[in-house]
Amino acid sequence: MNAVPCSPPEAGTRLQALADWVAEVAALTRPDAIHWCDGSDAEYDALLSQLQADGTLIPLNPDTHPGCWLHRSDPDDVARVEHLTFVCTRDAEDAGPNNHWMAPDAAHRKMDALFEGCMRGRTLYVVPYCMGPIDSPLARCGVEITDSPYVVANMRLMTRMGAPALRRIEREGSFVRGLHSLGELDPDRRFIMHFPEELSIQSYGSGYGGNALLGKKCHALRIASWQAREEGWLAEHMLIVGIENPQGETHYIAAAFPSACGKTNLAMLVPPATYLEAGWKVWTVGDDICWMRPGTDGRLWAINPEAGYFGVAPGTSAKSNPNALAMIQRDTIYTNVALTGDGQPWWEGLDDRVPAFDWQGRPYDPANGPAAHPNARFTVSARQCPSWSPRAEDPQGVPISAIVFGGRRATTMPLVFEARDWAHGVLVGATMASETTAAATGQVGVVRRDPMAMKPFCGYHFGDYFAHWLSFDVPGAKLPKIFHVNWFRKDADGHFLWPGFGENLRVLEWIVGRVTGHAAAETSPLGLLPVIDSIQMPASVQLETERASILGYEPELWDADRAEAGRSLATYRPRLPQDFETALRAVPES
Ligand code: GTP
Ligand code: SPV
Ligand code: MN
Repeated sequence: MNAVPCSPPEAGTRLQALADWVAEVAALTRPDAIHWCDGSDAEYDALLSQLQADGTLIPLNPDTHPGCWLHRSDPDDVARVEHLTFVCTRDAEDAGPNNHWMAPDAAHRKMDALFEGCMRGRTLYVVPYCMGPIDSPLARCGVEITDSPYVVANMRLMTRMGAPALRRIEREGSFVRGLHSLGELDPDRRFIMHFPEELSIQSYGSGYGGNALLGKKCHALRIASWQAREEGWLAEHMLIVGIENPQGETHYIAAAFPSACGKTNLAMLVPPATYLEAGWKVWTVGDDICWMRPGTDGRLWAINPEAGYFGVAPGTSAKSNPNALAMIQRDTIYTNVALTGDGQPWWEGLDDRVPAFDWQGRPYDPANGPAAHPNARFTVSARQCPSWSPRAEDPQGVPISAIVFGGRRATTMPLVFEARDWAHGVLVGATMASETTAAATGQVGVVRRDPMAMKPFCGYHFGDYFAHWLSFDVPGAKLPKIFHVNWFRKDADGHFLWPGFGENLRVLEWIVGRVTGHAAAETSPLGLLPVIDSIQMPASVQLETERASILGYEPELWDADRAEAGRSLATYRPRLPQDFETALRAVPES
């Protein structure tokens, strides 16, 4: 039987609605045992032992990586599956053209048939979790039922999971219901369904990250964005970072970049040497999701609903992200990385060692492609991050001074510009685009529109979403300034023009300077551009021509981009806000 003890008889809940739902799911899925997770260390250790015993987790070198594990997922289950992800609203229009839609009845029939008896021979885990500090009025709770102990272990790191969350759920009486089963891991029998009107999620056939850790993208973005619209707040795909200047003032910035476009890296930035010497500090509040709402002072206050990081491994190194590298030396679950001969995790961009085994466990052969899967990830508790902000646990959240949008654009988009006002900033976010990455299955490197980095995650019609963003601009509001950045512009030879990573602080310094009124800008068709010398350039970018190609824009490319952006926005008619219609009329035809 199972190494994880079956729940003691007193386990369960006094919340009838939760007890009934668990019983209903058990009757459908027919597990051999039910385990109510309490979130304790003992429970986590027992889970890890069980996962080691059945081969789901491989222990890594205990001398270099104590408490670290490798998980090799099914090779067909390595990323989010956007084409199999649905928003199931009663009215198809409410899901919008930005989502795949299925009628709730049809979706329930389909999922019930898949879930029927699917947990036979397995344990059903009941995972109560809280998204956000447990005592925060901005936090929200959910319960994930899953038959994957790997998912339970990840939820333990990624959320506030266990007894305190269950107590809050029992007090509040309401929670988001997430049902997940690995099923047969057959890509043809894989669906991620969202029922925002029922506050429920059903996920079948994948054990991977955003498909299976239901607190993350499914709850904290798709369901929460729906709730946020009803309740007057925002649930966004954004990092939250605190920038402390030499005077000791900290400004919090929220930034939305699409998947695998630099949120974790910016959130954990280590300042360049001259900035460190001058006294700049960077504080990590969140690296992926941000919930924010207007406070009584008119500012937007934000929390990170997560308690851990599910970060991209490839590209992480002592040079690019020393904070991340330091935090993943212990008590970390690695998924789909390569292995060195002495059992250490390895990925492209880490260092110049040659791995012994690739992510599928085969002897490493470059002919088989990269050693680590390009979407290989680490899961780790946020507390292990050296730059973890003490304010990250503040129940009231942190006040946001600036919102930054950005994407991966080889051309067209300059290093940074500022929107003229809130409405213009919302338009900038709504028209942003980025080259696709390995975070979702499908083609990589194709430019697609990804409004607010929420294309895969907004649980309702983008037209309504843009209107919701615009609705925050009310008398008395002290809204953040909005910016757009691009770390990924390339030269004719395909090299990045901007060194990125820690050097990005130079851009954040300008952004904070704009907020405090200390940095200069000039108007342009894009918005406000930094005047020359208002950004301290790194040593590697000293030529006047290089500066111009990073900071400037090419009018023909910009006009073509706006025309394409306009066509993309037009797909959200007739729900496009009037402000946007006016802006569209001003776009040159091309
Ligand atoms: P998700 O977790 O998928 O939402 O991704 P993310 O936005 O947190 O992306 P992350 O910070 O993990 O970065 C993804 C990839 O982009 C990594 O390979 C990084 O090394 C690379 N990257 C991040 N920041 C920069 C940068 O400033 N310049 C360049 N050239 N690459 C960067
Ligand atoms: C993303 O794809 O944006 C992620 C990883 O943050 S996942 O949790 O798989 O969605
Ligand atoms: Mn993400």
